[in-house]
Amino acid sequence: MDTEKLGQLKIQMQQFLNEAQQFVQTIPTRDLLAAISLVLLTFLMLLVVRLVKRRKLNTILLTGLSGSGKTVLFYQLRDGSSHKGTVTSMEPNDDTFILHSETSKKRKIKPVHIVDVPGHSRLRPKVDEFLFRAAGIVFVVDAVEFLPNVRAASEYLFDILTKATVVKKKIPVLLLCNKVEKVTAHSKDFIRKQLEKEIEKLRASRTTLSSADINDEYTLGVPGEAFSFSQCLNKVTVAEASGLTGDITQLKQFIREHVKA
Ligand SMILES: Nc1nc2c(ncn2[C@@H]2O[C@H](COP(=O)(O)OP(=O)(O)O)[C@@H](O)[C@H]2O)c(=O)[nH]1
Ligand SMILES: [Mg+2]
Repeated sequence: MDTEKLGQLKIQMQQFLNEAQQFVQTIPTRDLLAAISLVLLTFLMLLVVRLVKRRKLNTILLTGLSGSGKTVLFYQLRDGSSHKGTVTSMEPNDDTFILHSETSKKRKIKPVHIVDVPGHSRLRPKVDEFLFRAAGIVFVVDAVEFLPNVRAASEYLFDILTKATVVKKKIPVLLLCNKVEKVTAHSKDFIRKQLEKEIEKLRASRTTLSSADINDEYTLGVPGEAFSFSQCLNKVTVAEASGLTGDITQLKQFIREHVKA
């Protein structure tokens, strides 16, 4: 029975192949070659454009609530000092440079474009302007004054993690617990868990919105499971820093992981 069917299929295939062959033979060889080379060329060009685009992304966004320490981190990365208390940031700090700790290196190093986006909610739409070019997002959290701000921080983070650009382009996010030189700073594991819990609550309340409100947003996590950052399509990692003392090794590692020197 089965062998009979197989035989029939074989005959059909043979017929199809013959017809295809005959059809191809009716096309002049020159045209055929031209068509094939056109397809190959297009494919090659798309590949090159993609590669170049990927490599060109050199923007890292510093985001997070006001007071979390973004501006101090920005100056540490650029100048190797905190410029303590000299600036109140309403405009984004936006500059392209070689990290301060890399300035002594002999070989040529690719500069990083770092944007410190003010955490004030009125200025947050600024984030969108830079998202398209972002190779990575750093979400800075004040590890000392964490609990009073956990709700606000989670809301901001939730907005970032559900942005279509972030999800579709799988932009990696670093949750950077800052000010860890203080003994009263919470641990990064505690901070991660609290943020997950808070986002879980937000997810429950926000999915009740009508889908018409959600035009440019993606949903978070796995339905029916408690939220954890590991469910995000983009990579979300947690690290520690102290902008004030210049302890920013993990931040620099994240930057150089996504903007190759
Ligand atoms: N203890 C401590 N304070 C910090 C640290 N980084 C920033 N700060 C302080 O936190 C406040 C807000 O810092 P800033 O960089 O302006 O935060 P931004 O609003 O996120 O840009 C300033 O008073 C800083 O001196 C840190 O690592 N440790
Ligand atoms: Mg600032």
